[in-house]
Amino acid sequence: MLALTPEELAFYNENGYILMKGLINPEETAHYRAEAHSLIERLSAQTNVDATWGSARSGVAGAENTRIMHCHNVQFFSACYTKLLVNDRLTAVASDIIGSPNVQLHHTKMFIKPPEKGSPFPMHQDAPYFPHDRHSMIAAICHFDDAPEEKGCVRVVPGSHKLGILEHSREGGWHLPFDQYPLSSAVACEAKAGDVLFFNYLTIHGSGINVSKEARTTLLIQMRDPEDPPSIKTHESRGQGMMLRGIDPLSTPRGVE
Ligand SMILES: O=C(O)CCC(=O)C(=O)O
Repeated sequence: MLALTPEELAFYNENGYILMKGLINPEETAHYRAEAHSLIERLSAQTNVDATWGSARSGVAGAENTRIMHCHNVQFFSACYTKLLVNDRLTAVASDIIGSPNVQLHHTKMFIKPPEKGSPFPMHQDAPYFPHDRHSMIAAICHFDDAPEEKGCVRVVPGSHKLGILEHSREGGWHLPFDQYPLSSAVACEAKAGDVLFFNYLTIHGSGINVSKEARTTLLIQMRDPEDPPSIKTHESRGQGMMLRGIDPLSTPRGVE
């Protein structure tokens, strides 16, 4: 049974992204937000959690002194995110757009864009970071706060998932040329808390500076068809390979004993 209507699936296939409204209920969303902020507070006391790209600082006007707090693979820090990873509504949509009953985790990353100075992301594809043979990889950005344009919501270039892997500059985080792909030219995907934005790893995307008075809190979950092998051995991380829905048809007895 499909989680998406035929029209929604056709929109995704044409544009390479879809914003699913209210996929996570308000109580869960509030809990995930609170956990995210307390986790970042804990981590900040121990280490520098700023993940601002060097290219954002040098290439995006106004980003010289911005910050973005992050934590990769959050499910190893708080059990509530393990529950979110296997949320049936979320993985049902992922399954529809990947085109497989089986959905496998690649990695997760939480971001908090702080008020007034939350760092932007220059336009890029995720594919160059971890290319896969069949390009089944998708991101699902779960919003735990409202994300209007002034909070630096995610922006996408519709249809860009059909372009294949583009040449990126590797300096300060892989990104596309600023003059060819200005943030302002992309479609702003304004979201409400509880909405989830899905897009293919070939879809060109980025996001602006949070200039609002409130934080923008998100969790990005990167997922793939387990039968789509990585083209190169790279970006391996804790938790990679965990099944979120269905089975791994390629699994072997390794580690069973
Ligand atoms: O959360 C955002 O604003 C975008 C994140 C992003 O593009 C990335 O992590 O690749």
